[in-house]
Amino acid sequence: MADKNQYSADQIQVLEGLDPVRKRPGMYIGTTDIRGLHHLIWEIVDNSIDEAMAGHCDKIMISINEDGSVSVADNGRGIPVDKHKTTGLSALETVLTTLHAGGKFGGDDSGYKVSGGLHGVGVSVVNALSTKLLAEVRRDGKVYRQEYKEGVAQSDITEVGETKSTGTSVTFWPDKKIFETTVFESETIVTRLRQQAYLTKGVMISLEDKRTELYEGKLPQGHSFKYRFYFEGGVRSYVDHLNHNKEGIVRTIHFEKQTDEAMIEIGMQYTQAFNENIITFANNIHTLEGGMHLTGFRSALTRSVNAYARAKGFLKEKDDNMTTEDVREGLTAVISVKLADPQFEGQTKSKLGNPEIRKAVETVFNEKFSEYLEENPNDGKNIVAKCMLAARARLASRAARDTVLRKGALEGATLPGKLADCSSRNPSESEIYIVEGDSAGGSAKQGRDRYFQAILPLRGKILNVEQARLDRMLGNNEIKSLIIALGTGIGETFDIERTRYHRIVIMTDADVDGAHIRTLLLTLFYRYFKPLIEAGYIYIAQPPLYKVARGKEMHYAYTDDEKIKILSDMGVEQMTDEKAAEEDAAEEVTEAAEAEVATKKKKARVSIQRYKGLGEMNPEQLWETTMDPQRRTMLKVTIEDAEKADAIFDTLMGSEVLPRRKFIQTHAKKVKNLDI
Ligand code: 0RA
Repeated sequence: MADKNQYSADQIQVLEGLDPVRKRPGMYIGTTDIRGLHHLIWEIVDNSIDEAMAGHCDKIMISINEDGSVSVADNGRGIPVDKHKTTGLSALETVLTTLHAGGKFGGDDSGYKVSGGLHGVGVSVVNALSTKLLAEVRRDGKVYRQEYKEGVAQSDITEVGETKSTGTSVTFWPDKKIFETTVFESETIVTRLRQQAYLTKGVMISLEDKRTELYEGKLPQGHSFKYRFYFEGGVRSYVDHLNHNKEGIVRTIHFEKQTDEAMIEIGMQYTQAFNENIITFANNIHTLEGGMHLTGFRSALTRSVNAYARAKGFLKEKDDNMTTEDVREGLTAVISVKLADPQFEGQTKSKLGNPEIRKAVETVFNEKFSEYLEENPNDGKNIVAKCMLAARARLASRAARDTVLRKGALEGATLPGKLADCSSRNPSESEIYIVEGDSAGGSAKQGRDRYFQAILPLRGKILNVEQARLDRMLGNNEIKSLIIALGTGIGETFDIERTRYHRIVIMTDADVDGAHIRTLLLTLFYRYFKPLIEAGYIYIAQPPLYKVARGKEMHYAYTDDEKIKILSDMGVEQMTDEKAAEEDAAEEVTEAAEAEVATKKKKARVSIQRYKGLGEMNPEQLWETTMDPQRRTMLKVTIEDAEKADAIFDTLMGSEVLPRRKFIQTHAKKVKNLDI
C-alpha cells in the first residue's frame, strides 16, 4: 500500500487537489446516481473524441468488463509520459490528477475540444471517483502503465512492453462508496456512443458489454452484446437515422463549412410527416435548449424558403410570407457547430449562448441552401409545395384551434361532468388521474381517496381522429375536458399558477392502445403545457402486470423479472401449469410419495393472474397497487421523455396517412478488428 509520507510535497499538493471531488462529487458530475455514473464514461470518451477531432485517432473502443469496470481505448497519439522539466510530472499524471487539466495539453492541437463545455471536468474527476484506475499508453514503440487508487498514483509510470501502435487506454472501477449504483446500463451508453459517432464522422466507436451473467438467457445463443458505429456521412447519416420510418420528399442534404467563428455542419431532410425535429449540438454536446445556432438556422431557413418561393413565382405578390412554423413542418435537421469557446447557458446549461454563432450559421446556411435550390429546381419545387401546404393547413385549422386557444374560451367553463373531482381545493396536495376507459375510470373512482384524488376517464377512442394534427385535436371533447379540468388555460392564457393539481397522473393499460394514448397525452403536454412537465407535475402510473396468489398470501409483480422472483421466493421454480398440477396432486399416492405431493399441492395453490387492462382490477386492487401513495410507484415525466413521445407522435398518427414506409439504412461500414 502506498504511504502518503513517501510522496514529495508536490504530489501531496496534487492529492489535495482532488480531495474536493470525493467530498462533493455532485459539484463535478452533477449527481451520484446512474447519470453521474455514466458521466464518468462520457468524460473519458470525450477525451478520445478530442483526439479524433484533432485528426489523430479513428478508433475508440469501449468495453464494460466482466467485473463491472469500464475500459476506453483509442488509437491516438497516446498521452505523453515523459516528465515535464519544471513540474516533474508527466502529462499523463497531470491530466489524471489535476482538475480541469484534461485536454488543455499539447498546444499543437488545431481541433476543437469537447472538454470545457457541459461536462469536460476532466479525467482527473473519474480518477478521483474510482477505487482503482489503470492508464496504459502506447507511444514511441513502448507500452507504459500507471495505476491509481482513489486518484492517487500507486507508483511511477512503468514500461511494461513494446508495441508498434500508439494510443491510450483507461480502465476504471467506480467507487461504490460514492455512487448509488455502479452498474452501468449498456443501452444508455449505446445511445450516447451512436450519437457521438454521427457527430465525429469517420471514427469507429465500438462498445462491448462483457458482463455475460447480465445477459444470460436474454441474447440469442452464442451472441454477445457488441455494437460498432461508423458513419461516413456524419450528420447526414444522423438525419437518415432519425427519418428511417418517415417518407422523405427530397433527399437528405448536407452542408459543411469552416468559418472564422466555427465549424458548421448541417444535415436536413423534408419528410411527409407533420412535426419538426431539429437537433442541435455544440462541440458534440446536445444543446437541448437550443441557442444561437438554432436561432440562426431557423431565421435563415424561413428567409431562404420565402425568398426562393417569391423569386420562382410560387408565392404571388398578394400572398403572405410563410411562417417559420410552415417552413419547418416535416423537417428533420441536425445542426452541429464546433467552436473554440462555447458558452453554455440556460436552466440545464444546454443552450448555446455565443452571439456570433447566430450570424455564422445564417450566412453559411443562406449561401449553401440557395446554391442547392438553384442547382436542384425539382427539389426546390417540392420543398416549397410542402411548406405552402403547411401554410394552407395552418390557415384551415386555425379556426378549429382558435375556438380552444382563443382567449378565455375555456375559462369559467364548468368542470366536465365526467370528472370526479377531489374535495381538496389545495393544488399542492391534489392529484388527477387521467384514466383510459370508462370501466377503469369506474374502478378508480371507487378506489380513490376522494379528499385529494380526482379521476378523469378518457375514452380510448380519442386517438382515432382522422386528422394527424394535434392542434385540431384540441377541438376534441375529451381533450377539452382535460384542459378544463387542469384549470391552467391554454395558449396565450396559460398560467401555471392556476393548475388545479400538482400531480397529473397518466394511467393507461399496459398494451399498445395504452401506449398510444400515453404518447398522445405526453405530446399534448409537451407542445401546449411544457411548464407542467418542467415543474415536475406530470407522472405515469405504474400498475402491476401480475397478481400472484396462494391462499391468503398475495403479491403484485410490476415486471416479468419480479414475477419470477416472487415465484421463486414462494418455492415455485417454474411457472406451473396449474390445472395439470392440481390433477396430479389429486391422485392416489403412497406414503413414500407424500412429500412430493405436498410440493405439488404447494405449487398447485399458486395462481397467477395477468392484468391485461386496468379494468380487470377491482377498486381495492387498483387503490393498493397503483393509487395509494404509501404503496404505489409513479414515474415522473421529464422533458426528455416528452420529447421522445413528441418524436413518436407523428409516426403513430401518420401511420395510416403514409402509403408505405421506407427504411433507409445508414452507411455503417464494416471495419476489420482493431489492433489496439
Ligand atoms: C495531449 C497531448 C498529446 C496527446 C493527448 C493529449 C491525448 C490525450 C488523450 C486522452 C485520451 N486519449 C488521448 N490521446 C491523446 C500528444 C501530443 C503529441 O504527441 O505531440
